Amino acid sequence: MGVLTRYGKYLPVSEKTPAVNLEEGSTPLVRLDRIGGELGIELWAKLEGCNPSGSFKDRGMVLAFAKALEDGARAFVCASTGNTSASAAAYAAHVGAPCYVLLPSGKVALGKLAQALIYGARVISVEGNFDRALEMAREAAELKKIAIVNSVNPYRIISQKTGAWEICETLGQAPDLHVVPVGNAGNISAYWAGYRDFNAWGRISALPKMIGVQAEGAAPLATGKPCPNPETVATAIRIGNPVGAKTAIEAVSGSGGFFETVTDGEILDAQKTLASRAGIFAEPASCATLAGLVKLAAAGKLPGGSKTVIVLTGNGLKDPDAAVSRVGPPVKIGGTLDELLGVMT
Ligand code: AN7
Repeated sequence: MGVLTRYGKYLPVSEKTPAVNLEEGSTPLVRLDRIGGELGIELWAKLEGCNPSGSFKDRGMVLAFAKALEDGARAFVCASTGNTSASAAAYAAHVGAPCYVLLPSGKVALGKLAQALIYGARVISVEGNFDRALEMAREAAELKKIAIVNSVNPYRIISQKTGAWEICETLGQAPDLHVVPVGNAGNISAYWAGYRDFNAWGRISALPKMIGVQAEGAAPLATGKPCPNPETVATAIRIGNPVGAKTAIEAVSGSGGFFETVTDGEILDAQKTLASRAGIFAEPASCATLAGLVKLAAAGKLPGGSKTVIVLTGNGLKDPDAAVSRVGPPVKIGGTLDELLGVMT
């Protein structure tokens, strides 16, 4: 059941809204007992990489496309560190509309680039970072009167609230801690709004503390300082001037949570841990969440037994280079059984 079918009655849709549907949302919430046990908490992972284009962006993109089509839009544009472009390109292909995507040159994971290209978007590589590409996309959208589907589009955030609603329905309550990677700061704002909705509707009685994790080299919110030259292995969150800064700060301070930073090394370690101790392969940006928890636990700042949800925002297959760089190549042998038995130690 897609997001508009499952949650249409809580979203701004009517009979006039086209029923766009790629069966996005309703992603697994998996309990990670081995890793949780080591951290002394009850750990759950929301597998947003199971969405049709492999990231959480599909949740918001479906409503952004439906509402733009309802308003007569004929073409779509976005800037992206990769996942927004893959998602927008997929929905554009699905509804049969042209889509322009602006990507920071040389800084997008190969899987995401392949997706945008094969879905048939017009892919434009911009000499500059994501923040510059987004400025250009906004200006072009205005001039050419086409729909922009970055998170400056309010329908994206509204529909991304469904992630929080699903977690509350599965757990029967909100978690104590909700941990999410922060780039352009839309998702943390959406989750907090979603939890507050469920609280206002009497479906949950307590709200989680929101913990936003940024990469050390791209941490404008965690440091409170602008970051003109963001740099991190987690290219998805290589963003220096987040559009959602204000609402993200409100989410963190309103919930009694905080922002945290992790290094690239900590991110890649957490990616290996998730894969090898839970069987879950998530892309580096997503793994910043677990890296953040590991750091908190080491500092004695993780309250024992906390019911904790990490949002694994994108599939690990999108960025195989990052994973291979951390684990190295396979064992090589010739074609004999002896050699095989020799390496099966
Ligand atoms: C895997 O695709 O900004 O804080 O242009 O791809 O809501 O931006 C991606 C962001 C986390 C951060 N995890 O979410 C884009 C883009 C993954 C992501 C984020 C992104 P926001």
